Amino acid sequence: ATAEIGVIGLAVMGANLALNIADNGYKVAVFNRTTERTREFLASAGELADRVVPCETMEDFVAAIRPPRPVIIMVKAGDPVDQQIAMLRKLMDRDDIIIDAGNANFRDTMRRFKELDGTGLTFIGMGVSGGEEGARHGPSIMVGGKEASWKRVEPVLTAISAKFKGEACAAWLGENGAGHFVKTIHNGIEYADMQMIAEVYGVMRDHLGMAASEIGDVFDRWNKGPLDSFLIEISATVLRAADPETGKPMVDMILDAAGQKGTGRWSVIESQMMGVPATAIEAAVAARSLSAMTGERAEAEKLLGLPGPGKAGDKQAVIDDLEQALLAGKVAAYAQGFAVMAAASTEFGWDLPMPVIAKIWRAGCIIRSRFLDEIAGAFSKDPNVSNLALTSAFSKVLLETDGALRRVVAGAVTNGLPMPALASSVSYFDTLRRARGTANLIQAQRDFFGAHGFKRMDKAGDFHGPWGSGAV
Ligand code: NBP
Repeated sequence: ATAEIGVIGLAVMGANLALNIADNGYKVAVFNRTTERTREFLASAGELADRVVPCETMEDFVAAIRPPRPVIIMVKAGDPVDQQIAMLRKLMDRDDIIIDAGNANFRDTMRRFKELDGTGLTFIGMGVSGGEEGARHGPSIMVGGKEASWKRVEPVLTAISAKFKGEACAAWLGENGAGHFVKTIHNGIEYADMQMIAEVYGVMRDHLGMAASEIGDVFDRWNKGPLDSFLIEISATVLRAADPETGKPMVDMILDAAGQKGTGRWSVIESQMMGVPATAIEAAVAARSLSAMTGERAEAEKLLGLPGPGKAGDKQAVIDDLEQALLAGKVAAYAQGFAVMAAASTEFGWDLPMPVIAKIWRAGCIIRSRFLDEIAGAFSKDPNVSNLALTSAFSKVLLETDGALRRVVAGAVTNGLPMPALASSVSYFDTLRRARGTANLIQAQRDFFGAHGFKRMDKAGDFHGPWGSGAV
């Protein structure tokens, strides 16, 4: 046994993670269900092949790693993970560590913790973000499990992680499902971020009549300001790319039906279960589902047509407003995502460290941005503020961007341009900032039909209204 660590699963993520580990000086054993993939991986490893121990059976793989063995599983989430764990259990010894690094549902991770409890094996549920490039050169790593387990693998995980100004973007966030939960919310925020970028792209394309490359130039300029982020950067790049077959902008040839694998949906489900609104993420998930209904949308356009094109107005003023609106929308999405994590922290007893989460998202992951550095600062400065939007730093951003967000959403509604996530952000802030809302009427209705009772503003206690025999 010569390897210091093992990786199971050599598709995009596992292969790149294994190369990253080898690149950091560790000898890594690798195994993949289909042996052909292991051979291809070895052939692609180049000079790092010396530090790779390719294994064709699980038995050889386990035998190749020095005990106590850390093994990273990077296969398709769900049953494949359970199958790999079952095989490992038969072969591993006490104190060996199984790390599930895929996009597991955190509830599965909690179950796996229970199942492995008492077996002597150590389990870690680890969220990894950064796609192919991140896995190869430094992802953001979100760890859940016993703190003592983290300590045992901390050196290798911090070595392979992204660095923000020298600080490793890898951290232990809490027990059992904490890492996978935080990764799920990371992805939920990613959905909202991407949706809002697509919404402002829609205004530039369909209202201002701009060509893809011109929109790419706008994103490029924005990437030098407060919106500086990986997602804005890649949006600029993809908008400028040409289709090799037709020579047209690549984006113009791509079907407008977005895929989804579940993490956005899980974010929404969990937030709903805890009663924490995550309206920007909900809007983004629903928008992907609607996007996939291509047939219905085509039929609806035929039947209902599109609202007549309104006047485009001052192009540069609209573009400047879009930049500000996007910033405001980001505050909503991140405020909601962090609020969901705060609630989960209480619900599952994790004690999630919010400033640390913001810090490890500053590099390596898909939502990395200048904005996250500001969030890390805001949480460090106001650790007890319940909502990011209420921190001194971000309430200032909201006041500054408020007018632009309203103009953009109002313009979109007037011109029939879909804007579900940004529009939800306006309503979220308007609901949040209004001390006297309208739920008094809802309480009256509930009391009328179901005798649910209500509280009064002028005195304590539970009351019923004078609805008399009208109640049913
Ligand atoms: P995939 O999610 O496409 O999974 C392919 C891998 O799973 C292959 O190694 C495949 O082996 C293995 N596998 C399958 Br499918 N069923 C299996 C089974 N029953 N038993 C054993 N192995 C099985 O790979 P990926 O895109 O590299 O992602 C890996 C994990 O990382 C996923 O959980 C994903 O959600 C997560 N993730 C992905 C990204 C990304 O950007 N792609 C980013 C962050 C996290 P085979 O070769 O024998 O078919």
